[in-house]
Amino acid sequence: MTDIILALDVSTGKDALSIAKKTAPFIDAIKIGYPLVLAAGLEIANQLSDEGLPLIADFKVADIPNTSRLIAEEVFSHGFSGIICHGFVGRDSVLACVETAHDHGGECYVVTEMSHPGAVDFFHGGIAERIAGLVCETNADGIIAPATRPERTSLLRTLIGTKKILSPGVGAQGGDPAAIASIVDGIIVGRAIYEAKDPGSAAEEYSRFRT
Ligand code: O7M
Repeated sequence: MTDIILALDVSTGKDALSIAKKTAPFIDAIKIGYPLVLAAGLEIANQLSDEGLPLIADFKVADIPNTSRLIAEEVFSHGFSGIICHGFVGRDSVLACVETAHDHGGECYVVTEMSHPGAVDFFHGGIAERIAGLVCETNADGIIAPATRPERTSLLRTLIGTKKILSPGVGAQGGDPAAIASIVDGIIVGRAIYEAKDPGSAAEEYSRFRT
């Protein structure tokens, strides 16, 4: 199964609701994070839930375990079904997010290696591989790995087995969905859909990669 996950990084609640409605038939989940939540408030999650799609909270949580747990509690009390945290903060902080997610029947995804060019400054040199190991040890549900470097994502796949991979970086960042779709469980697409003249048609185009 390869899902299409809309990264809804728009800056008004009105745009978010309108784009969610137009794209809903062609996508499998919506990811929101700081851009939209800082602009429209966390309550936007309740409004978006009317589309009936899973909502993933992308706050890339990276804090001490207690603060991470408090953030995750707030996320799951607003109807999200998943949360994303960073892995570099270490086992105890990742575990706080994983346990809170599972207590609420939700999922936790851990960032292993990012999609932008600067990611290689820190994420190479075995860090991503170590984070992948942490994902297995903490029973997290999956990882975030780059569509811009399919060879790295393939390597990370060998380390996490059947855990899920959600992959950003297609479209605006140059990643090719055809090169990544078969090795991941979800393709995260933002600007290529929400900045399109017709977001519904753009989402429909990407839905060709759904399986
Ligand atoms: O398609 P875009 O480039 O407009 O948007 C990509 C989305 O994925 C956007 O919300 C980014 O914050 C996010 N993202 C990355 O682009 N690269 C990463 O390495 C990780 C993420 C992400 O979603 O992390 C959870």
